[in-house]
Parts: sequence; C-alpha cells; structure tokens
Amino acid sequence: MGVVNVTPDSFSDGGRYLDPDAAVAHGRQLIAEGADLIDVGGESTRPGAEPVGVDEEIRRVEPVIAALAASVRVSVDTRHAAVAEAAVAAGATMVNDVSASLHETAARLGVAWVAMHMQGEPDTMQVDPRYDDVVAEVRDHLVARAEAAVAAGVREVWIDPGFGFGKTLEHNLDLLAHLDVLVATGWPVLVGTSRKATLGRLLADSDRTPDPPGPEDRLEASIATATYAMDRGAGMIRAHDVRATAQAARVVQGEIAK
Ligand code: PMM
Repeated sequence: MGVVNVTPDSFSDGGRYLDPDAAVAHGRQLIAEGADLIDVGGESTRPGAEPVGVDEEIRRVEPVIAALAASVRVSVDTRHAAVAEAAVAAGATMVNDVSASLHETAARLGVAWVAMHMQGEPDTMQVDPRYDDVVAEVRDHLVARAEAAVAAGVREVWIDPGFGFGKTLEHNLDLLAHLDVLVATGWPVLVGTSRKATLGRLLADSDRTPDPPGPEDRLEASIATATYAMDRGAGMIRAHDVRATAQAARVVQGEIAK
C-alpha cells in the first residue's frame, strides 16, 4: 500500500503532494515502483494537525482518486462518511479508517474496510496513552470491530494496530513484537510503521546520535520493521518508500517464504 497524502501537514511528506497533479504523478511513481494499492488521504491525523472540513477533504482526494483508480486499486484514508462516499464514487474500493467507525458506510458502499486501532483522538492521543495489556486490548478491539463490520455486510475487512496512534514507544514495540497475536485472529493484518516517530526515537537511542533522524531519514528502519512484520504474517504494508518496501516483500515473501 503506497501512501499519497494530499495534505499540507502530514508528518511524513506534508505539503509535497497538495497539488493534485503532483499527487497523481507521485501515485503513478509508486505504482511503477511496485505498489498494489494506493492509499489517498486528505486529512492529516498527526497530533495537533489543523482540522479540515469535509468539503475540503473531498476537494483534495477526489481528483487524485479519479486519476489513479483506472490503473491501480485505491483506498481512501478518511474518518468521514461523506469523504468515503465521494471517494468510492471516484473509484476507490477500500476505506482505510483510522477511527474504525465507518463499517456501516463501507457496507452500504460495497467496499473493503480497514479497521485501525487508535486510543483517543488525534489531537490528544499522544499526551498520556495507557493500557493494562496493549496487545490484548488492541486485539480485542479490532476483532470486535471486524465482527461488527461483517455483521453489517462488509466482505473484505483488514485490521491494523495503528502504530503511533495513542501509543508510547513501548506500546508500539510491544505490538510489533507480538504481531503474531493479531495474525492469529485470522483477520488479514495491515501494518504501517513507515517513517514513524517511534523509529526516529529508537535510532536516536541506538545510533549514538543526539538528534533523532527526521521522517525521510527513517528508510532503513522502515524497511526493517516492514520485513519483520511480513515475516510475522502481515498481509499488507503501508509504505511511503514503495520501491524499497516492494523489493523487501519480493525477497521475503516471493523467494525465502515460497
Ligand atoms: N498511519 C497514518 C495514516 N493513516 N492508516 C493505517 N491504516 N495505518 C497507519 O498506520 C496509518 C494510516 C499516519 O501516517 P502518514 O502521515 O504517513 O499518512
């Protein structure tokens, strides 16, 4: 899953693809690099991001989805039913839902649905995230959401632990280390560690460098975690650096694990 953020303020690539032509060109590049699916988002969910109205979110994603959907499967990264509806009308066949609440919309639209785990709301989720048992709580929440989706009529459901969404560094590492617990539920698992702050923090600790590397300097750590996740059974990786991730996937899943 290659990422195209049509936003001014995403942490990983904010502002680079706000122009629809630039976003479409980037999507085409990711397809050429090996993406099987492009995830198009028009609202940043990073902590403290400016809220975007639904109309503006639609205005950002609709032309990009319409242009890309002819050549690749497209998902829309949104928390809003009206955006999901417009995106599906433009050609998207999956709703990537960080709020894990749009299952009825996905059912009505007849498209696939990703339930991602988030504790709290984007604005405050990183203030003081707490769990008794992060792995069990995330698993139980996602399984309940997936079952609700199937009951509502969704035919393709993915679950995603939501790295960095209301989680400390330790929570994120615990989830990654126990990804097999999510895989064992039988629901297909999507993993998005690409360029995330957790990786920067890990490298700052281990690299003997005082400054954590910025999002674009987290490629190696992103590939390492993607490879680990694939080996543990993740079925899809959400990635910014598609060329490197697709190569890792080809080696791990196509060659070693065949
Ligand atoms: N991460 C971001 C946005 N959307 N969707 C899913 N399913 N999983 C994720 O981990 C996820 C997501 C934030 O990252 P970005 O700013 O690079 O898009």
